[in-house]
Amino acid sequence: MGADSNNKPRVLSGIQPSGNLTIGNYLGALKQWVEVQHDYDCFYCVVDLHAITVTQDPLELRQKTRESAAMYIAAGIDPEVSTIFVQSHVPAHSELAWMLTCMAPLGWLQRMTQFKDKSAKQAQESIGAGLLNYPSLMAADILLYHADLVPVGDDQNQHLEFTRDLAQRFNHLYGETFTLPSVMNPQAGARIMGLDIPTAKMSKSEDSENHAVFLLDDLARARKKIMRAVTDSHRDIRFSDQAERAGVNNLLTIYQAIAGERNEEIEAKFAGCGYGDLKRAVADSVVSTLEPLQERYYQLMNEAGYLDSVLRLGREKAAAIAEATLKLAQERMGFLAPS
Ligand code: AQP
Repeated sequence: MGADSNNKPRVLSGIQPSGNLTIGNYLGALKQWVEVQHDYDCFYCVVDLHAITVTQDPLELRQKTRESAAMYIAAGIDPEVSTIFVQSHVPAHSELAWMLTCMAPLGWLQRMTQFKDKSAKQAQESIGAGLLNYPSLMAADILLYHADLVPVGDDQNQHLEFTRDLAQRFNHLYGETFTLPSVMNPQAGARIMGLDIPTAKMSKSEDSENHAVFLLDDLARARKKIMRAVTDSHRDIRFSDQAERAGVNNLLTIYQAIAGERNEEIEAKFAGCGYGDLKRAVADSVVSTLEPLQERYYQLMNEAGYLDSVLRLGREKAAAIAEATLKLAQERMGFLAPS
């Protein structure tokens, strides 16, 4: 297992700088990252190599990479405790990804839901091969650090299964090399849905006006988006897995992910209330989460050199571990070491 010198098991996770981070990214991933950081040896990267699996504007990619790293800190990741780095700063990610790509059966890759969803949005001939190979890169990210646990939203569970299968295949062919990671989903908020289409996952790259609340949304705007969220024509406020009640279920889930209360407690709280009351309560809890986070974010973006120094240190710590694992995997696969 990937324990550090304090014998803490290791955690790795990342977010793509493919747009502005949403409350889905926060509740599904970032919030858990903060919660586990003192119990595990945590590595959190900004996965820019993943972002280019769909076309990105170069200027924007660079800017979003910095913004995402700053957002990790603003959300509560302590760079003195956890390692924060940029994926492309550690070339071992790309190198191991190629080795794993060569071992990944096409059938496994083509079965991935994210590939099917994202490729369905593009003309067949313009789908980049990177979109198909995305899970091999994600496997490399995780396996390089011998991560024991990967805290993610549940849309990533299939990729985690793929990572385990690929690691097992490698270990079987070349000898025990990689740790098999386990997935960690939050109890509430593992899948936040779009406010406008509550049957589709909230995504940062979806550009319709009322789809997502972004972490840097002006607070009045965030509130307005929630007040406009799609609901239904029923009256009672309760959790439900019925598609037609997905909007109300989503609002309750957002509320629950922030408040940390049980279903029954929340349903009792909203008994006899209208959808307007529910939306106001959700908006209040989201705004009170965003306000301090935005304050910290702007503060640290104004601190000249701070972010760069965090990322420099993060790169050094990450590279030391990643390079050692890469070297071992290369040796096992039969690469001639440079003399
Ligand atoms: N709606 C969501 N609910 C819960 N968790 C979510 N995550 C993303 N959306 C939700 C979690 O956020 C982490 C980072 O995701 P990512 O950026 O690497 O890729 P993604 O899952 O494809 O996220 P997006 O926002 O939908 O990005 P785009 O639009 O670029 O594809 C992961 O842990 C993810 O589970």
